[in-house]
Amino acid sequence: MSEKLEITGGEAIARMFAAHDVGLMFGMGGFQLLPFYDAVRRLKLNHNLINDERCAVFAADAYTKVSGRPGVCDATLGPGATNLVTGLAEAFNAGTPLVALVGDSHRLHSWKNMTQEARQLEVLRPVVKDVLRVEMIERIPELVRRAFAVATSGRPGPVVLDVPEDIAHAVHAFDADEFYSSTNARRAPALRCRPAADDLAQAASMLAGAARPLMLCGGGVHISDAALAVEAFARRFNIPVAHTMSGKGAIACSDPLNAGLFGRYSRIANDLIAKADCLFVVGCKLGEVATRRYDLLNAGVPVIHLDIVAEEFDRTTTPALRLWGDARATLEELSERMAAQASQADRQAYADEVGQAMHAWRESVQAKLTSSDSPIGMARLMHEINATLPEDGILVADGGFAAHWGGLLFDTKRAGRGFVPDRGFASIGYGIPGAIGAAAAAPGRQVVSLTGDGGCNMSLGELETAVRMGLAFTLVVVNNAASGYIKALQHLMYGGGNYQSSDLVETNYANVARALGCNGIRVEDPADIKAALASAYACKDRPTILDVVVTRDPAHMLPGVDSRAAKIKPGDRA
Ligand SMILES: Cc1ncc(C[n+]2csc(CCOP(=O)(O)OP(=O)(O)O)c2C)c(N)n1
Ligand SMILES: [Mg+2]
Repeated sequence: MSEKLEITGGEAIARMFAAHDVGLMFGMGGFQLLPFYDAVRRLKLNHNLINDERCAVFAADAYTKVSGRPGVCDATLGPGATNLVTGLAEAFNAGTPLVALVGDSHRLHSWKNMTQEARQLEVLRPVVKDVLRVEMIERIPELVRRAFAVATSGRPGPVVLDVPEDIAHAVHAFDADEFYSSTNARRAPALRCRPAADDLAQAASMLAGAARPLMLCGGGVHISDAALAVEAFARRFNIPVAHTMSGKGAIACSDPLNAGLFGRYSRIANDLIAKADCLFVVGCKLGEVATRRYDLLNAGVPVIHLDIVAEEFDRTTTPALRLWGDARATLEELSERMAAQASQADRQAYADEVGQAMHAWRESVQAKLTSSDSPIGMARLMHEINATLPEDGILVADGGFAAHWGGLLFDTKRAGRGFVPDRGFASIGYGIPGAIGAAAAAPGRQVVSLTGDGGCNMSLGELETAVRMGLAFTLVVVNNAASGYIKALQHLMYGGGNYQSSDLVETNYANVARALGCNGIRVEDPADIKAALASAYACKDRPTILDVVVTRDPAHMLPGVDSRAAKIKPGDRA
């Protein structure tokens, strides 16, 4: 008989979180979860008040992407629960393992117009892997273990743990030895699986025989922690690597085999796809942006699709071969099988061509990268970030232009998740909470977050959270006084001057930042960006907001293409 612990349901949950070695937690309290909060205090767990529950999920999402530990956030019943929706949808689509603890009404009074009451589980259900409702206090250890098991297995994702008030506040005598976790649910992927042997053999022979194979890597590479395996595979067989926004860092952007972003925006990768004779898709759902609205992949070129979720096969593209497995485990095994192939196509000239094409692309955009235009061009801003961010630096990117420009132009200097965008749901408002999560997960590493002024406005209150937590990061506000992406699309579709509800008021975010206790620097001259970044990086006790005044001309906002030349049909997106 083990020792008995007479504790509240809330404390049992806190103890189970501790047993899962959770790191930072983000949330906002309410009456229902007070026993959990009190236990967090007594057990000295690291919990942080957030000002908007959506941002709690965003912060937990970035924390997880950077630390590798499943994220934890919490919300009270009703508005707290419904505020989680956007964040949970991001984590669900991006495959981020999270546990969201949600308070619910006292079951003695449910559906009697309890304050804040709503059919919250029906609202949350479609945006999570599973909803686990605790109906018996003695099942808390089992159900928390289940929550982490579901969150970390297969394609990881968020799980809601719904706890009625009476369960959180009740006391039960638990056996002390019930408070354990299974080690593999403390990290994702919990388990790794490999495709069938015949399929691996066929993949090895297809790739070994290909003269111009190309790897197309998505965020699944990072979920599987497979970047080093991608790098090793690419180098061993001279196969270049292109990536989505979420897949950036599948191989270092500075690697000679890196072909850059493919899809809606591309440096050289879309051209390489057009000339490839075998496409190896790794951990990528081949969605709208990756496939340039489903017209990018030439139907005549065989596709090998490797994914952990079998349902993703054939959703948008019919592959010649389906490899159902974990990216890292599969690449490691495939590498051995490839090496054993009798004949291997000579790909040296092809690999050299990729390096040369990337070099030529850099030359072709050099004028934009170094432009002294004022207001500042986005390419110049990205160039300065590339030049100053250290090898282990992290760039968080908000939805909209921050992700587009960051995805296209940011250069990671080593393999791994150095770029943290929110491409699961592409909401704006991720920049500040994303920076909080990333900075909290990576003390000592330089974290820069790129956000639009619109995205910044959406989550501005979380600067208070960052100051309270004593976090240091650099928030670059791309200040175009507009919902810029929308304005640029209106410009393309309806002509110059025909804008509606896409202008924002001119705001000095450096002043706003200082009023909130942050360091604030406004940059209007491109020659000042470098020094501003250096002083932001040197500030170690609070966030620095760099308010960068960028172009206000909607004809010049879109990356990669001259927007006036783009042919847009009604209903299309650039
Ligand atoms: C929550 C949410 N609402 C609307 C959108 C559509 N949207 C995409 S980009 C964008 C413009 C956002 O403006 P800002 O953050 O200033 O970025 P900019 O494009 O100006 O750089 C909008 C509204 C979105 N992605 N998410
Ligand atoms: Mg803007």
